Amino acid sequence: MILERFQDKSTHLSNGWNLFTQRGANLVRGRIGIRSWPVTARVEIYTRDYCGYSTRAKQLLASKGVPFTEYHAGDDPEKRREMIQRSFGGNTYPQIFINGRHVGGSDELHDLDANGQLDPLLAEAEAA
Ligand SMILES: N[C@@H](CCC(=O)N[C@@H](CS)C(=O)NCC(=O)O)C(=O)O
Repeated sequence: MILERFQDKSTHLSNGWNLFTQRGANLVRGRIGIRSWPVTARVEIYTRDYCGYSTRAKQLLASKGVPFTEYHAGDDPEKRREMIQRSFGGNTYPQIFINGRHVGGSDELHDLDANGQLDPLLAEAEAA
Protein backbone atom coordinates (compact mmCIF):
# COMPACT_ATOMS: atom_id res chain seq x y z
CA MET A 1 0.00 0.00 0.00
CA ILE A 2 1.24 3.45 -0.75
CA LEU A 3 -0.08 6.36 1.19
CA GLU A 4 0.43 9.75 -0.32
CA ARG A 5 0.36 12.83 1.71
CA PHE A 6 1.28 16.24 0.36
CA GLN A 7 2.15 19.30 2.27
CA ASP A 8 3.59 22.67 1.52
CA LYS A 9 4.90 23.87 4.85
CA SER A 10 6.51 22.48 7.94
CA THR A 11 4.17 20.10 9.70
CA HIS A 12 4.86 17.64 12.43
CA LEU A 13 3.24 14.40 11.37
CA SER A 14 2.17 12.19 14.18
CA ASN A 15 0.95 9.15 12.28
CA GLY A 16 4.48 7.81 12.13
CA TRP A 17 3.81 5.82 8.99
CA ASN A 18 5.06 7.76 6.06
CA LEU A 19 6.06 11.13 4.83
CA PHE A 20 5.43 12.64 1.44
CA THR A 21 6.43 16.19 0.90
CA GLN A 22 5.83 18.12 -2.23
CA ARG A 23 7.20 21.52 -2.94
CA GLY A 24 8.07 22.13 -6.55
CA ALA A 25 10.20 19.19 -7.57
CA ASN A 26 10.97 18.33 -3.97
CA LEU A 27 8.93 15.18 -3.91
CA VAL A 28 9.68 12.27 -1.69
CA ARG A 29 8.00 9.00 -2.44
CA GLY A 30 8.41 5.75 -0.68
CA ARG A 31 6.72 2.76 0.77
CA ILE A 32 5.29 2.96 4.21
CA GLY A 33 8.01 2.31 6.71
CA ILE A 34 7.03 -0.31 9.25
CA ARG A 35 8.78 0.09 12.56
CA SER A 36 9.19 -2.56 15.21
CA TRP A 37 10.51 0.04 17.64
CA PRO A 38 8.93 3.25 18.88
CA VAL A 39 9.95 6.65 17.58
CA THR A 40 9.69 9.04 20.46
CA ALA A 41 12.33 11.53 19.39
CA ARG A 42 11.53 14.87 17.82
CA VAL A 43 13.18 15.10 14.42
CA GLU A 44 13.68 18.36 12.55
CA ILE A 45 15.27 18.84 9.15
CA TYR A 46 16.18 22.06 7.35
CA THR A 47 16.05 21.44 3.61
CA ARG A 48 16.47 23.12 0.27
CA ASP A 49 14.32 22.30 -2.73
CA TYR A 50 16.04 20.48 -5.61
CA CYS A 51 18.70 19.17 -3.22
CA GLY A 52 19.56 15.50 -3.53
CA TYR A 53 21.11 15.37 -0.04
CA SER A 54 17.89 16.73 1.48
CA THR A 55 15.88 14.19 -0.48
CA ARG A 56 18.11 11.30 0.57
CA ALA A 57 17.93 12.27 4.24
CA LYS A 58 14.13 12.52 4.09
CA GLN A 59 13.92 9.21 2.25
CA LEU A 60 15.92 7.49 4.99
CA LEU A 61 13.61 8.90 7.66
CA ALA A 62 10.51 8.07 5.63
CA SER A 63 11.72 4.52 4.96
CA LYS A 64 11.86 4.06 8.73
CA GLY A 65 8.42 5.58 9.20
CA VAL A 66 9.85 8.43 11.21
CA PRO A 67 7.78 11.60 11.47
CA PHE A 68 9.76 14.80 11.09
CA THR A 69 9.29 18.51 10.89
CA GLU A 70 10.68 19.98 7.69
CA TYR A 71 11.76 23.58 7.37
CA HIS A 72 12.17 24.78 3.79
CA ALA A 73 15.20 26.92 4.55
CA GLY A 74 16.41 27.32 0.97
CA ASP A 75 14.06 30.18 0.22
CA ASP A 76 13.45 31.42 3.74
CA PRO A 77 16.29 33.69 4.95
CA GLU A 78 15.08 33.60 8.54
CA LYS A 79 15.01 29.78 8.61
CA ARG A 80 18.43 29.70 6.93
CA ARG A 81 19.87 31.97 9.63
CA GLU A 82 18.27 29.80 12.29
CA MET A 83 19.69 26.65 10.63
CA ILE A 84 23.24 28.04 10.56
CA GLN A 85 23.04 29.26 14.12
CA ARG A 86 21.65 25.98 15.47
CA SER A 87 24.20 23.92 13.52
CA PHE A 88 27.15 25.96 14.75
CA GLY A 89 27.92 27.32 11.31
CA GLY A 90 26.69 24.42 9.18
CA ASN A 91 25.48 26.12 6.01
CA THR A 92 24.79 23.22 3.69
CA TYR A 93 21.43 21.52 3.28
CA PRO A 94 20.13 19.52 4.97
CA GLN A 95 20.84 20.09 8.66
CA ILE A 96 19.20 17.57 10.93
CA PHE A 97 18.30 17.70 14.61
CA ILE A 98 17.14 14.89 16.87
CA ASN A 99 15.63 16.04 20.14
CA GLY A 100 17.17 19.44 19.51
CA ARG A 101 20.68 18.00 19.16
CA HIS A 102 22.57 18.70 15.97
CA VAL A 103 23.23 15.49 14.03
CA GLY A 104 24.74 16.97 10.86
CA GLY A 105 23.74 16.50 7.25
CA SER A 106 22.60 13.61 5.13
CA ASP A 107 25.98 11.84 5.16
CA GLU A 108 26.14 11.97 8.95
CA LEU A 109 22.56 10.66 9.23
CA HIS A 110 23.38 7.74 6.92
CA ASP A 111 26.64 7.06 8.82
CA LEU A 112 24.74 6.90 12.10
CA ASP A 113 22.31 4.45 10.52
CA ALA A 114 25.10 2.32 9.06
CA ASN A 115 26.74 2.16 12.49
CA GLY A 116 23.50 1.13 14.19
CA GLN A 117 23.37 4.37 16.16
CA LEU A 118 20.37 6.03 14.53
CA ASP A 119 17.51 3.81 15.75
CA PRO A 120 18.50 4.15 19.43
CA LEU A 121 18.64 7.94 19.00
CA LEU A 122 15.17 7.94 17.42
CA ALA A 123 13.82 5.84 20.27
CA GLU A 124 15.04 8.36 22.87
CA ALA A 125 12.44 10.65 24.33
CA GLU A 126 13.26 14.33 24.46
CA ALA A 127 14.35 15.46 27.90
CA ALA A 128 11.64 17.50 29.62
N1 LIG B 1 27.91 16.29 3.12
C1 LIG B 1 26.72 17.11 3.07
C2 LIG B 1 26.57 17.68 1.69
C3 LIG B 1 25.39 18.63 1.58
C4 LIG B 1 25.45 19.52 0.36
O1 LIG B 1 26.49 19.63 -0.31
N2 LIG B 1 24.32 20.16 0.07
C5 LIG B 1 24.28 21.13 -1.00
C6 LIG B 1 22.88 21.20 -1.62
S1 LIG B 1 22.27 19.64 -2.18
C7 LIG B 1 24.51 22.53 -0.44
O2 LIG B 1 24.06 22.86 0.63
N3 LIG B 1 25.17 23.39 -1.24
C8 LIG B 1 25.36 24.77 -0.84
C9 LIG B 1 24.11 25.59 -0.99
O3 LIG B 1 23.13 25.12 -1.59
O4 LIG B 1 24.11 26.74 -0.52
C10 LIG B 1 25.52 16.24 3.51
O5 LIG B 1 25.63 15.01 3.48
O6 LIG B 1 24.49 16.78 3.91
